[in-house]
Amino acid sequence: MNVRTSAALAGLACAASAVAAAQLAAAAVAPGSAPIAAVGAAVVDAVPEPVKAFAIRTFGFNDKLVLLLGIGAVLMVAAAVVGVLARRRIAVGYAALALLGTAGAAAALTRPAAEASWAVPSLVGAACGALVLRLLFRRPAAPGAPVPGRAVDRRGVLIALVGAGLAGAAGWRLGGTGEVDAARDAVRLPEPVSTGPAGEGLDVPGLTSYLTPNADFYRVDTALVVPRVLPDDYRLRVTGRVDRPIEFSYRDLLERDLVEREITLSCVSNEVGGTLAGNARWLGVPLAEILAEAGVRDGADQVVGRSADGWTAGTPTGVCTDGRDALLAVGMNGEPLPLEHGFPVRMIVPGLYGYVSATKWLVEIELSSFADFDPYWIRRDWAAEAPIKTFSRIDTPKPLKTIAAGTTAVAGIAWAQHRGIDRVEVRVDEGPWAEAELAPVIGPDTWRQWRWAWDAEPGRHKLEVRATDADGATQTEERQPPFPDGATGWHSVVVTTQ
Ligand SMILES: Nc1nc2c(c(=O)[nH]1)N[C@H]1C(S)=C(S)[C@@H](COP(=O)(O)O)O[C@H]1N2
Ligand SMILES: [Mo]
Repeated sequence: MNVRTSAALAGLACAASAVAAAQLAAAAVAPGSAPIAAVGAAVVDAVPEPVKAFAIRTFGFNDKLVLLLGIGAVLMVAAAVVGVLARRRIAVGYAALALLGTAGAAAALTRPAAEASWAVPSLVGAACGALVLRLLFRRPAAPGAPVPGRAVDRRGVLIALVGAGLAGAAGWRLGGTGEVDAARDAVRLPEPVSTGPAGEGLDVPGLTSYLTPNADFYRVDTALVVPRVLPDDYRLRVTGRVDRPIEFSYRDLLERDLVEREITLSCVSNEVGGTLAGNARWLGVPLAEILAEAGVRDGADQVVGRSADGWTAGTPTGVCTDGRDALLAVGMNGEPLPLEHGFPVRMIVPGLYGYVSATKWLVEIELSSFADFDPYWIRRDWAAEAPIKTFSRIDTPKPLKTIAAGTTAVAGIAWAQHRGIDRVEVRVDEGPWAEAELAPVIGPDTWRQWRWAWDAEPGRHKLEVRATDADGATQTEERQPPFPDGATGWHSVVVTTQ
């Protein structure tokens, strides 16, 4: 191995030691305070919307993993280069570690949920990295060595890499979700005092199921590490413009009269034909009751939900109290909320996109006004009020499929939460619209499956779908991207029949 390669490896060993020590320290402070998580979260907050949309489109559910791997790769390349330079001038190494520590600490401190202690893991990491640097580049090169500079302690590099691997793995595990998972497993949800009607699904191969199993439910949030909220420590505070601020424990919420309702949740980032929506049975406390107990003051036209990690969403107060099933949900499809979907408590408001209603890991409900407070996505120029736009999608046949000519089932779903879906129509090759059969409806808050029997002639065909909501408004053909208040346009698929 030549001197440069071993110097580069020594640089990697220093960076790995720094990251691993920081990870271990973060397990004691808070998982979000680890420098890679903190820098990643700062990147998530800072990147402009089009980049975020690109990441979600390209990497889907792996967008967060891709970001963390990207940060790791940048760090590794930088560490190798710094290692080579540090062999000649050790100060370069110390400067790089100081920069890493400062950047990590700064990123951690600017997280909304941060406390002063969140700086500690990055600083511990930098100190540990500096110590390893000193040990690995201790000796000057032998007199007469072909390349001047310091000698690298190769055995030390190996020991440092192995040590960093073990410490990092331990930190990752200790800071993991084990404790919260166990607490969630121990939760026994009470029976609801009121159960809403249960929808019935159509059975067509390839059609999205009426209820979405928790494991298949889409996930969208800004959280790089899932916030860990233990039910025993949980407090929900109702604050702001109220007559009586109130606080609830998790047990307080479970002891109330809970209701269970089927509600479809969808994301404003969903594209035409997209899959960022799911339909679940939510168990929870009616939000209107909580607001009535707190006493909403005049002018408090915005209900701000705040998450354990500081994320916020704002919902019109009128929407939370107009009789619809706005819930503080504790259960999803018969289980406590999964960690990724907001355990222990989240908000669900039928009819609004998630970013203006569905705060996960909910710890505070602040009565505010639209004039006084801009929540997370509103600060990034998304619309402050965003009722769900009518949507319809063809699930089967799949785009660009070759299928047998003859009678073919065309099927999909349509939604227009809190207005309801009245009609779905399909057309072939821009011919006349044909009305599809709809699954039985239970109310305006869930999606409806539809199917249509197509007598397909051989050839290449374009299928299009459009839905009409219960107010009589038909989806517009005009294509609009999701920004700033939801996509519009008809979904179409092209198939070949033979
Ligand atoms: N704390 C928190 N809650 C959040 C978000 C978030 O980033 N952080 N994203 C919202 C968005 S944009 C959507 S669409 C829904 C998605 O909920 P799900 O991940 O359970 O499907 O959660 C909402 N609640
Ligand atoms: Mo969303």
